[in-house]
Amino acid sequence: MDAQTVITLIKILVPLVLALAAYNTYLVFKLKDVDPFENWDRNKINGSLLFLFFIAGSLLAAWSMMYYKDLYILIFDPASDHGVPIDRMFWTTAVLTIVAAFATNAVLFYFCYQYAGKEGKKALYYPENNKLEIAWTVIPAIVLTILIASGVSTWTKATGTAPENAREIELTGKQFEWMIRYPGNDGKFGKITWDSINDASGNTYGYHFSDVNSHDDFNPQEIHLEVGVPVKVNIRARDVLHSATMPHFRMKMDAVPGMNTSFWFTPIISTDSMRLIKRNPKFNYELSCQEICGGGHWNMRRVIVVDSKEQYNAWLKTQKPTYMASAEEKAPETVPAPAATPAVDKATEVKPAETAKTPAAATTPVDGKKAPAAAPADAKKVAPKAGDAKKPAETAPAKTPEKKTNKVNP
Ligand SMILES: [Cu+2]
Repeated sequence: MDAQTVITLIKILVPLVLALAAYNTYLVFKLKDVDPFENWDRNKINGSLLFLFFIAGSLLAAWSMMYYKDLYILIFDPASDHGVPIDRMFWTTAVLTIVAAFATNAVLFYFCYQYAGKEGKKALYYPENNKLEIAWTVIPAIVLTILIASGVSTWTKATGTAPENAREIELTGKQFEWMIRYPGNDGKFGKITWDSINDASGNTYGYHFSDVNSHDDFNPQEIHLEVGVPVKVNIRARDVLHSATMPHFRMKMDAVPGMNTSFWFTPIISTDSMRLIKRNPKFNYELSCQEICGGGHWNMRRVIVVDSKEQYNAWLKTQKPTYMASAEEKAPETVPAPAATPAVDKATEVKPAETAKTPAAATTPVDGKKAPAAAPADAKKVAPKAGDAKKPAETAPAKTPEKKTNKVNP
């Protein structure tokens, strides 16, 4: 059923329901002049219609569940370790509630039909039944306790301490994009504070480049994870409430300004494998925002790629630390070294001239090994960003790129 059909149906149904409501209101006001038991046949018709409504409604519900099953990304193929118990809980809850709702409604509608009022028929007076009361209080209480206990244990695990081998990434919600940060080769995030944020100068992340730990931090446009390796996701917000949501991994956490939140999980299905499972070569995992955070809320999407070990390492090598990029952006094309120096604290071990002067720094791989010989050409492929065109890396290739090593990451 397409959207247009639904709208047409609504246009027909709404006036119908309103007309029925008006007619019923009229009947209520007229009641004083009417004997409701004057025509017993009406009860029989209403009872039959109600039962029919239940059967038709159930069939329609079942049909729509099957028809739209491809849209239920939250039901099939959990792509993380926590997703497995979360889906199991979902299915248990769904089956229990669907069975209970179906059974009670079936009885309700069937009774309307079977026990419709008849002339001379008297209702049974049945004020209480203690055994029944106990049964329908205790059974749901036990079932709910089991469901909630298993939910709490999964939640505590997913939001608790990450395994020791977990990698860390950081997501910062901002109107209207998710900013992604990796700690680089040292595994440590550099210092950032809100008062260092300067969108005009390009420091959208609030880096303190005086902190040497920040020198290999990088801010990619996509999240890359390695299959089978746990990842801890640190979540922050730069302005208003956002909510970091990775539906395929069944993970979700609010991003709250002034407060750090986190969760961890292990991706268990790579993007390539999921494309085969979904039979969709264009499938991508994604990060979205599930807090209505303003007019551009819809735009807060990032692709998550779950790589094999080799793919992940290859991707890592293409990532350029933000510190390097910022040094380049500040470097005027004609003036070399000193003028291009980023604001670096003298206390750090980094000599500004080494990092800012040479365009070759742009191609320094994060693992600190030798830069590839084809460095200047490669630089164009790396982390495309607004303003790239003016970078010295592309306009003035380094004379000896192959000899440069990563000085900022000893
Ligand atoms: Cu948002």
